[in-house]
Amino acid sequence: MRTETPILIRLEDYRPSDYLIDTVELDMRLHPRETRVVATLALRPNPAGRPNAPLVLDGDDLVLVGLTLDGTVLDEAAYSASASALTLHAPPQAPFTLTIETRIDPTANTKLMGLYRSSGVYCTQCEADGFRRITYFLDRPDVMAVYTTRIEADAAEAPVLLGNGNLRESGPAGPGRHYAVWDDPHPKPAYLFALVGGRLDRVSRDFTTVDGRAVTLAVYVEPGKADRAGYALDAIARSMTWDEEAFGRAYDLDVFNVVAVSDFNMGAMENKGLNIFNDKYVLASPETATDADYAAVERIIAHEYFHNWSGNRVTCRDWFQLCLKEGLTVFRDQEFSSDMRSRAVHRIGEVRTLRARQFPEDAGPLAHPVRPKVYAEINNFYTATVYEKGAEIVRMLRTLIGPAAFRAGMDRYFSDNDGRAATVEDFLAAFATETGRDLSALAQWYERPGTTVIGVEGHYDSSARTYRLCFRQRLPGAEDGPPLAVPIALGLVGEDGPIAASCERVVEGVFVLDRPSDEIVFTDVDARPVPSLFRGFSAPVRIEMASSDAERLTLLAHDTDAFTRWQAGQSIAMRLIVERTKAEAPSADGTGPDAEAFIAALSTFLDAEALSDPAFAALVLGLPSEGDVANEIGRNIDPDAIHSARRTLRRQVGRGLGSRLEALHTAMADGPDAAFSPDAASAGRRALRNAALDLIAAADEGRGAELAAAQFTDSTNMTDRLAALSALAAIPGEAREDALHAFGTRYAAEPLVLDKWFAIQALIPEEGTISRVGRLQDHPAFAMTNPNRVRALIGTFGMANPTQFARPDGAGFRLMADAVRMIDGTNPQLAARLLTAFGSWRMLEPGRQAQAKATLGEIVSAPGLSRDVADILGRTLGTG
Ligand code: B3K
Ligand code: ZN
Repeated sequence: MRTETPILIRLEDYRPSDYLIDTVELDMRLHPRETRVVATLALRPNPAGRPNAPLVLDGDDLVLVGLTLDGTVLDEAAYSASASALTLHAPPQAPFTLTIETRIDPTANTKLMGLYRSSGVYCTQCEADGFRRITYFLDRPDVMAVYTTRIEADAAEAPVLLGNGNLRESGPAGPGRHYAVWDDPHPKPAYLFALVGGRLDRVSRDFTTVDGRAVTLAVYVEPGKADRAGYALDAIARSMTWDEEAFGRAYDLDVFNVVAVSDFNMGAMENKGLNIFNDKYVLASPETATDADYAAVERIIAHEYFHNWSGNRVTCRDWFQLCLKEGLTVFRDQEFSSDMRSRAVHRIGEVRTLRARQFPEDAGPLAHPVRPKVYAEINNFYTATVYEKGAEIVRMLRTLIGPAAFRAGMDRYFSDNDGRAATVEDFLAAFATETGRDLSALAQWYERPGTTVIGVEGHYDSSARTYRLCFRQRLPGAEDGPPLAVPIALGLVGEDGPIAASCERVVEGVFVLDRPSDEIVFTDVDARPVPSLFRGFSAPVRIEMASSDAERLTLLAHDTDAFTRWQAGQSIAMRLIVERTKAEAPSADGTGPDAEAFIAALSTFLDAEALSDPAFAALVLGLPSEGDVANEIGRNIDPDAIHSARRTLRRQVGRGLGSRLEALHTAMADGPDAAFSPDAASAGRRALRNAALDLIAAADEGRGAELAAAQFTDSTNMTDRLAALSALAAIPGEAREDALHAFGTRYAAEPLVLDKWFAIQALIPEEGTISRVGRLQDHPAFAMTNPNRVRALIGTFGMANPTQFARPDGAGFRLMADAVRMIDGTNPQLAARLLTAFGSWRMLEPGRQAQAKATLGEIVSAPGLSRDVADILGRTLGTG
């Protein structure tokens, strides 16, 4: 049992650094095992800090080799050095220069934090606290300095040397060695430091900013993969143009470099001028990437680029303010993707992600406010709550004040805080100043964990011709807190479409609920309307309202808002699945008049709209996932019952839609000679085609297998091939194993494609999956040290295969626990992330809950757990 109490860092304890660093000169001599780092820091006491305080520089796993102060070797009594800190007991109270030499081993760095090697390429990851694994430093985001980096390496091993900022000079540096010096004129916190050294291929293009700066954009990839980097390069240019137009933000250096590496703990990192990416989010070709992959490359390229302003030029004062850069930048990337693609379709995708990831987090033991108040390990707070709910708050702000005031407030935020480390208060102040409005009820969203529930009742008075909507807000578990500002975009709908009724409290289609309860009245309403609420999902809440399927069908058929139309269909499907899940003995075919009405509505919808908006049609055809259903039910979950109820409804819908599905599957096929295009319209057709295939297979396995096998062989792109393989994977038998074998052989040399193959197998909802996943861990292409492989196989199993992860015998939990323990020794961040698969364990029925608890207890008792894993474990079990 662990005995040490974790050290908790609290927002309320924030105080400014006692010292500041103005400039940093780094001299890095790269070597696989012995990299020498000499850091020259220009320090001075911070006027806002405590006078005469000792100087405590952070370190992590460091060995001090040399130390001078203003050029003189320091007396040993003047300082103390350990692996985790370098302390000067009585530093000068005037500006001074420290020169610190450390030696590090990038090859031994399996945590992938600090300087490490990925497939022989030197690269860095410093956010949140990796810079202290390179040199001793004031490793906190409110210490911003101007950096110069000299990188020296073996010319054959690392012909490419990249740093932050602009290249000042480069040349030979003795036998077999060469060097490059990079200057970054923009002050930055240490977490944005980066360097890369390696053998890499490059694609590049020119870009001229709106203010006339000539910029070279370049993407660096593993040798031989340059032909897969073009889409990412194009996405950089589109992101730059978009940020100029949408937010008035132009780029500020002469080069913008993106480097793809194959071992990376997350998606990508926004280091100043040198973004380092997981290669999964750079490399894309029709043969290897799905439409979803292309969209993810575009989105993440944009996200990291947008950080150049929201994160880099304006950074965070401390890590509690993480949402200030992440939530805002997610909002910005969502807007970008919406402009590049279909806004309505994209919004539904965002909501699905939020509900699948953030809602369960907010309802479980890992819940925390968007701005946390306390943490033990900050790397565990890069969560759906900080990112996705953080983005929703920014979206609500825009809805509340309107787009013009929002843009003006953003301009003010950027100009008031440029070059500074800011807080959530600074962000909101820019908008309050711009609009003169009190935003304190909106600010509450940053402070309160949990998903707000909005109760709604509608009352129609036919004689007065009025319709009254009563709203009540409730935050489960925190009933006494001040109310939140909840923007509710709404309208009324009747049998013939939208109803033009008036209500003075609805401005530009939005009513703001900022009291515990409130009501609004529409006048001149001729017949009982159906309310269309939270159009565009205008607030990240759950709605409680007694609605009939007839009302939902009215919305699905006649509402003007794509989100509420989609939601109406989902709500009916959800009710049908939940009822079947709860039924003692669900009828085998699940037939019932209610499902028939739903299917009839889907048929009408497809006939009228499938051809004009295939991407939206694909979403409407998709039933809520098993995870969605579990979250809806919320307690006493039996994943097998949910699985079988959902399967029953899928089958029923597939049968009910009958020949329409085959017609769509044919109509939506890319022509045999059509060149592949990843654009949204083409991707939408493929999405609908594959949604149809899924339902055909649900209705008739034989026919589904036949069509899927043909599609698997004939497809000319990864989207269709993978969809066919997924359909086949759901049908036990030889055809499945043959297809899996063929796919695995065809892509044996393509790690990113094999990840899809690992994931598809990890998802199979059958008992044999546990041993299959075990066998795949021994596959030559699998490596416990590669985060992408681990997430594809083990992460997918834990996060997306509820029947097998939460098996009643506990074997799924144990598989995960074994992996977590194994990985914790090498890469604690990755292990901690996997462990979050247990986040919803308390929702399970008692038997499974007991198994989960026992397994978590076993992990707790393992010796030497990392802080990352211990933190997640403690909070998951409620002991941390
Ligand atoms: N800022 C990085 C995430 C860093 C995660 C550190 N554990 C990528 C991003 O969100 O843009
Ligand atoms: Zn980010």
